[in-house]
Amino acid sequence: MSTTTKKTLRLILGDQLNINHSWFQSTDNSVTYAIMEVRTETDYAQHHIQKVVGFFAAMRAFAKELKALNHNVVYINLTDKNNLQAFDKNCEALIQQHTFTHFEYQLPDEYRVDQLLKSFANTLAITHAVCDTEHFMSTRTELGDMFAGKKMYLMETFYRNMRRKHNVLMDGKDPLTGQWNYDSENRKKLPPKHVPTKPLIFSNDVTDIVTTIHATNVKTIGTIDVANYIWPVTRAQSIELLQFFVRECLPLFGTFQDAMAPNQWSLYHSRLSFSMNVKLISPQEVITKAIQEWQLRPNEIEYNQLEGFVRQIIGWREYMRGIYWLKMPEYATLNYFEHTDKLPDWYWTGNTKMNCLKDAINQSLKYSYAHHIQRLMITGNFALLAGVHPDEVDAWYLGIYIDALQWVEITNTRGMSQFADGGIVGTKPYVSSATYIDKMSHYCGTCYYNKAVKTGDKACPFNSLYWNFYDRHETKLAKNPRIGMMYNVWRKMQPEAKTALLQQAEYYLKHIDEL
Ligand code: FAD
Ligand code: DLZ
Ligand code: SF4
Repeated sequence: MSTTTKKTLRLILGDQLNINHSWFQSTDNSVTYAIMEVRTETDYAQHHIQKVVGFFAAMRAFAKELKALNHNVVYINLTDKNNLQAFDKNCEALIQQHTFTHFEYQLPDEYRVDQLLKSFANTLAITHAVCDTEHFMSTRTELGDMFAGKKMYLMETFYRNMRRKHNVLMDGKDPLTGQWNYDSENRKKLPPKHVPTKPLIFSNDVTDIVTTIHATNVKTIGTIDVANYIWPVTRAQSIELLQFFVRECLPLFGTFQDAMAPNQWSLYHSRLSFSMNVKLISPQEVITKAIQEWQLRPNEIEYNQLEGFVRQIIGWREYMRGIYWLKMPEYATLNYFEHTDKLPDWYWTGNTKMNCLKDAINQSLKYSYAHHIQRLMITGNFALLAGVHPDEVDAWYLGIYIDALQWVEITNTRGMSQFADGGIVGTKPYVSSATYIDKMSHYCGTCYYNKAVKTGDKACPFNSLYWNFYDRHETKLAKNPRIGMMYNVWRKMQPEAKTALLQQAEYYLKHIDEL
C-alpha cells in the first residue's frame, strides 16, 4: 500500500499581504507559499508606475518576511524565465513540478481573479480549499443580506449596523454621544494663511523594480523618484504612517476632509488606503488606534474628527465592498446616462488651463494619489459633466491611483462619482458648477478661467457644462426629490440665458482637448 505525503501549495495574491492571517501563525514544512509578479496583473490596466512598484515592493518584502519566519516560499519575479505570467498557469506548473497534493487560496477581492481561481481550482486533479482573507469587518454577502428585499442600500443604515455589530463608539445600543454622524461639521475651507502638516513620506530605494518594469516594457503612466519611493511597502512602515496620521492629522481630519488647495496634495488625509487595500494593516487596527488616540488627547481631538474617520473605514470602505459583491458582474456594464464620449487627452498629461483639474491631475501623476474630494468633485465631476463613457472613466481611475483595486475603484467611480448605476450607491449625481469648487478650494483665484462667468470669454467650463448636464438628463433626473429644485431654477431662467449656456457648453465639449 502506498501513502502519499500531503504537500500543499498556498497562493498569496499581491493584495493579500496580511502577516496576521492564521496561515502564518505556525510553520509547516509540507506547506509552500507562492507569490508571483505576473503580466496579467501589470497589464489589465495602464497602471501608474508607483502603483506597480508599490505592489512589487510590498510583495517582495512580504516574501522576505515569511522566509525569515521559516516558511517555504516560492517567489516568481516578472523576469524569471519559467514565469508563465498568469496566476493559474504558474500554479499549475508549480503543482506538477513539486507534486503538490493540495491547493489553497484566499478569497480574492476582485471578481475577475475570483472567477479565474474558482475555475482553475475546479479543473485540478488534486484537492483544493479557499479561505477568508481575515481582513474585512463584514463578509462579502453581509450587505446583500442586510438589505434583502429593500430597494435602497443606504450607507448610513449599513454604517450604523457596523457600529452596533462591532461595538464601535457605542454606549450600549446607542451611539456614544447620542448622535451617529457628524458629517455636517466636516465641511470647512482651509483658512487663507493656514499651513497644513507636511505629509510623512518614505525613502524606499526601488531601483531594481523600476529597472525590471522598464526592461519588460510594462506600459505605465506617471513619474517616480526611484531612490525615494514615498509609499509604505511594509507593515512596519504602514504602522509608522498610521501613528503619524493619528498624531498629526486626526485632530483636523474631519474639519478639512473636503478642503482643497493648490500644491497641497494630501492635507489631513491618512494616505492609508494602499496599506489597507494590500492588507499590510487591518481596518480594525486602524480604527482602534484612532479611538485610542482620541481617548488619550480628548482636549485636542474633537469627537467629530474621529467619527468622520471611523465612518470612512467601517462605513464607506466596507459598504463599497458589499455593493461590489452584490452587484458584480453587471455593475461593470452600467451606464445610466448612456454617456459615450472619450476622456479628454489632458487627463493623461495634466496639460489643461483649468486650475483645479491641472492641480488634481498633476498631483495624481506625481504621487499616484489624490484625496477623496479631488477624485469626486474635480476629476469625477468634470468627467460626468462632459458625458464621458464610464468605461473610460473607470480605466483612468483603475490605473492612476496607488490604492486602485476594482472592488473599491468601480463602486466609487461608476457608482458614487458617475451615477452610472442609476442610484445604487448615491441618491443623486455629484455634479457642481464653479460655486462649490470655489467654496471648498483655493483654485479659482489663480485660474485662467473666471469662476463667476457662465458664458463668453474665459467663462469657467464647469458653469455651462453643469446646466447642460441637467438639461440633457431632465427626463432621468427631474423626478429625483433631491434635484427637483435645480429644475425649478432652470425652468425659470430666461430662454436667451438658457440658449447661451447650452451653446457655451456645446462649444466647450467640441473643443474639450483644448480647455
Ligand atoms: P482618508 O481620507 O484618510 O480616509 C481614510 C480611509 O477611509 C481611506 O484610506 C479608505 O480606506 C477609506 N475610505 C474613504 N472614503 C472611501 C470611499 N468612498 N470608499 C471606500 N473607502 C473609503 N479608494 C480606494 O481605496 N481605491 C480606489 O481605487 C478608489 N477610487 C476612488 C475613485 C473615485 C472616483 C472616488 C470618488 C473615490 C475613490 N476611492 C478609492 C475612495 C477614496 O477617495 C480613497 O479611499 C481615499 O482618497 C484614499 O486616501 P486616504 O487613505 O488618504 O483616505
Ligand atoms: C495591482 C497588481 C499588480 C500591478 N501586479 C501584481 C502582480 O504581479 N501579482 C499579484 O499577485 N498581484 C498584483 N497586483 C494586485 C492584483 O491585481 C490583485 O492582487 C488581484 O487583482 C486580486 O484583487
Ligand atoms: Fe476650476 Fe473653474 Fe475654478 Fe478654474 S474657475 S479653478 S476651472 S472651477
